[in-house]
Amino acid sequence: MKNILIAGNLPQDCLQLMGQHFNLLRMDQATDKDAFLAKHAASIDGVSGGAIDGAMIDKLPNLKIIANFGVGYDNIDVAAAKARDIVVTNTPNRLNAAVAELTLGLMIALARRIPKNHEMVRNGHWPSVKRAPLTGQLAGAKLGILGLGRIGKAIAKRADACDMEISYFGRTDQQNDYRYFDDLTSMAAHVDWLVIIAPGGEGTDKLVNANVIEALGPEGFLVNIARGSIVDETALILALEQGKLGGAALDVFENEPHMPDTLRNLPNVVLSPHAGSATHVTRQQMGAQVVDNLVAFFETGKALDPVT
Ligand code: 8YV
Repeated sequence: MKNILIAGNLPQDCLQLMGQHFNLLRMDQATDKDAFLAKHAASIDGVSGGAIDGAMIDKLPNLKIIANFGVGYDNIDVAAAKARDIVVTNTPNRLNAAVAELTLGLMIALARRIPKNHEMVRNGHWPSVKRAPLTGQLAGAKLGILGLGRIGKAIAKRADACDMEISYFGRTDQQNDYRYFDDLTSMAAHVDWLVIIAPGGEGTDKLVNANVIEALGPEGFLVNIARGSIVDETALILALEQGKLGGAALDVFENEPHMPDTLRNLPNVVLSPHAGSATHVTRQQMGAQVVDNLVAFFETGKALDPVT
C-alpha cells in the first residue's frame, strides 16, 4: 500500500475513503510535526491536505504526487513540485455551482440589505421603522467578472438569470456573449458590481488596488469569492470608510480567519467565512475527487486533474 502524508485538514469522509486505498500518515494529528516528518519522510509517496511549501517538498525524497483539496492551489509550491516531476492535482468543476450560488447569495444580500433587515426585524425595530428602507437591485445592473473561468461562467449564468448586464476581464477575449475588457480599471469604471473569481498567487497579488476600487466608485460594489490576496485590503477598507466604494461582500480575506476590526464593523459590508464550496454535497464530491486522483495516479501513472 502506498503511503499518503496527511499534512493538514481534510474532511472526515475524504480521509475515510482515502484510508480504503492507502496507508495514511496523520501528520495533522502529530504534536511534533517535524519529528513525525523526519521519521516517515523516505516512505511518503503522496501528500494531501494543508499548505505544501518548497521546504516540505525538499524533505520528501520519494514524493510523487500532491493531491490538493480545493480548486485553488496557491497553497502549494507548484514550481518546486514541477522541478522534481511531482504531479500536483486539484479539484476543478465539482464546486462551480456551490461557489456561484454563494456569490449570487452575497450579492443579493448586499444589494437588498438582507442581513440589516434581518437584524432590524429580529431586534423588534420594524414597528418604529414602519416600512423597509428602499435598496438597489441586481436586475438592470452591470456586472464585471474578474476571471471568466469555469466558476466565473457559472456566476455569469446565474447573474444573467437575474437580468444583469455582464462583462469580464481576463487574459483572453473568449469571443462569447459577454463584453470583454482588456483593462481591469476600465471595466471597474463601467460596471456597478465587480466580482473577483480569479486564481490567487503571484500573478494576481493585489490586482484589485486603490485605482480599481475607486474606479468602481461610491455606487459600486466589490465581491471577493476567490482569494484575499487579490485585493489590497487596506485600500478597500479605506475606500469603504471614506464612501469611495458603495459596499463589499467578502468571502475571503488577506489573513483568514482574521481581519481588522475596522472591516468587521463597517456598515456597508456582508462578511462570510470562506464558505464558497462549503456545502455537504460539494465538499463530499471534492473529497472523492482528491481520492480519485490519487488512485488513478498510482494505478495508471496518470492523474485525472493535474494542474498545468
Ligand atoms: C476550498 C477553495 O474548499 O477550492 C478552493 O480553492 O477556496 C475552497 O473552496 C478550500 O480552500 C479548502 O480548504
